[in-house]
Amino acid sequence: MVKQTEQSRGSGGETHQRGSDELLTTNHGVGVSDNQNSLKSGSRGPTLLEDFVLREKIFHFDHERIPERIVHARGTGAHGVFEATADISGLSKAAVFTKGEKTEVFVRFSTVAGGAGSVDTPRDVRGFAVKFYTREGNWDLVGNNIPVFFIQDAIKFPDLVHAVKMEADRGYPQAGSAHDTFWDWASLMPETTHMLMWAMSDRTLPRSLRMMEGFGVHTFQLVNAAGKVSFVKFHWRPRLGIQSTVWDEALKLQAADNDYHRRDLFEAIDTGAFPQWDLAIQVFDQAFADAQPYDVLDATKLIPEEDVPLRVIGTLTLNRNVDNFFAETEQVAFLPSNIVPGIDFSNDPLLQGRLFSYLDTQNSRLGTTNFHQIPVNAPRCPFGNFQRDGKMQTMVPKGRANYEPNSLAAHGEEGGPRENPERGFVTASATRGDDETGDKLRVRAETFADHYTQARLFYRSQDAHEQAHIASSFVFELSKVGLLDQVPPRMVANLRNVDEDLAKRVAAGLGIPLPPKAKAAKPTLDMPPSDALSIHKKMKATLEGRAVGILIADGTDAADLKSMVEAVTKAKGKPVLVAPKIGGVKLSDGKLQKADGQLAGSPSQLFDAVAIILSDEACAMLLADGAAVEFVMNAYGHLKAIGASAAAQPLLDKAGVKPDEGVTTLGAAFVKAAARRFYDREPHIRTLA
Ligand code: HDE
Repeated sequence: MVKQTEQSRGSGGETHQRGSDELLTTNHGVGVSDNQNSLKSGSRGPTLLEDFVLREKIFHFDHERIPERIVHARGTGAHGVFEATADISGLSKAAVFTKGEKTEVFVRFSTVAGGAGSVDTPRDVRGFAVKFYTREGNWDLVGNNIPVFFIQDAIKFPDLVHAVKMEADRGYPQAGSAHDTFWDWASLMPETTHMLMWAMSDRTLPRSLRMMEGFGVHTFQLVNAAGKVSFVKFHWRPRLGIQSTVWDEALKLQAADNDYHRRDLFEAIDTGAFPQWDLAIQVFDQAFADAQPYDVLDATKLIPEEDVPLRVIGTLTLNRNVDNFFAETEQVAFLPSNIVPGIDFSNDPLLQGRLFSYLDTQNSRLGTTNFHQIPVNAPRCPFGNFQRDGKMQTMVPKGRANYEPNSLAAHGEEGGPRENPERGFVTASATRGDDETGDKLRVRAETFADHYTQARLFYRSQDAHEQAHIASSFVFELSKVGLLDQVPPRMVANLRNVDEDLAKRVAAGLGIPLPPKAKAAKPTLDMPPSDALSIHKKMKATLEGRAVGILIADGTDAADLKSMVEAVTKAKGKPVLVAPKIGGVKLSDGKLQKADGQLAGSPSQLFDAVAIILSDEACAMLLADGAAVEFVMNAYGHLKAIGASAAAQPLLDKAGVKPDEGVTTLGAAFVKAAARRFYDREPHIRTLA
């Protein structure tokens, strides 16, 4: 009999998997003789209450779930390493930044609005949370894939989250902002405008978690050994380049694969294609901060790279999938308050609120103040103090030293650890300006009052295609606002402060008159456009990390297929063979070729480019198969390269494919085209705002 395997814990606290030759036991170590039948009175009689094996098993099962995260509930995680590659000892004394230092990390990516069981590809901000297990304690950089945030003050966070999540009475929509309450709230909150521009752009439609940027968002501080303090912003830059899908593709991805992003990440790591990001910093001082037309403590503002260039200081590599999703990804507890000597907070009022919130939420999710003892959360460096007991205490401290100061050592007893002003964390003394002293006030600093300048900067930094996507997203989302007639005009009135053309396009797309401009607290300024804010202006033409769907059927030319697979692989892409039957096809040379995916279950939205290699007969047959026509039609609609054998032309014609740069023959032309998308095609096939 093959017994179930179970994780068990050794006396040293380590966990190991019980193998099939070991005895199945209860949680208290008693061997189980029968894992198929409960204990009954007679073979058809009632189940007995004394069946402790059954009761323990069901009891434990009944409590398998813990509360999901109130935000960022859906996510996926992986282990990796961060290697510091630059000497920044002049800026920070943190060991994690010592050139050549390698630090273990755990990263969790997430969507924000949807529940744990929602899909991976809604239009949503992505969380990018990194736990560095440094030798001086854990540092958590809990960021997003967008460098700014919706609100300026933590006190508005519950309102934002309530407004964006499913509506309170009806329980929908799940995982999306395209509904009444979100836009009602957002249109009443001009400070959201800059973030809304990002949210309505393709930034919220990442092609892959491996192809998105990450940001610490807030201004933090770096502190060097001499105590000198600098301001810093953190950026993650993906080595594979930044890439997004188009909206129709993101929608269709939800249908094709709910788990698109987590599968993509898991498979990449599993096959050794380890995703990497460079960590870069923007460093500046008080004099720079004072000279800007915005406040560096305001999380709705970014610092253009043109003003403070990025400096790369290290590389993150994700190289190991989790062994157990629940134990690691679900139980990982990120805390923005986890900081190490050499890094410090700023007075950003949003960050200050977060410092409390995350500690609090972990107690409610994980049910104990001892959540730091869960392996994924525990520091890798030695740690110890006089905190004791509490629920789920798994440490067994010896001796009497549970208070400090003590003189137990004088009697040969262990006295416990001691504070140390050199090695311990010392809060950087802030420069106390007039604005940090004085009366207790519930106010928003005057320097936070401009809500439109950077929204305009973002919009004007995009290329024409990206601007059309932003305008169209506003139209899509506001068109989903049902009964609240006042909301779309109110939003468009705000947009008039960003860019008149954008406002006009959105109003026209909604079919409403252009409303009067909303009153702004401050006039919108013109900042010079920043190419770094555009995806298109810095997209890499590469097949690396991308997938090419190759449609084959009986009679496909064996040589054509072989050279296509080789060329894609050589370009570091992943060839995926799609065929009408998973068992495979008979190629022109009579050999059976197994498929990776069955046509109906492997639509082209799963791929970055497609190749159609068909014989005349197979093409004629596939003309009657909707899945084949859609395969081509959607690849074309999603602006992808299509390489086709001459015999496949009737299928391209039926799918409405018109010749352009992205429609090629097989061979080198296709591989070159497959490294990019063809946005110029879009105005011919889709009405955009
Ligand atoms: Fe979070 N946020 N947040 N947030 N956040 C949480 O903590 C919160 C904010 C972010 O993969 C929660 O463990 C407040 C900004 C990520 O586990 C909670 C405020 C940014 C994750 C919480 C913010 C983030 C969270 C829910 C306003 C980008 C997922 C569960 C002051 C810089 C981490 C949990 C993971 C998670 C509170 C604003 C990013 C409730 C009060 C700004 C990536 O504590």
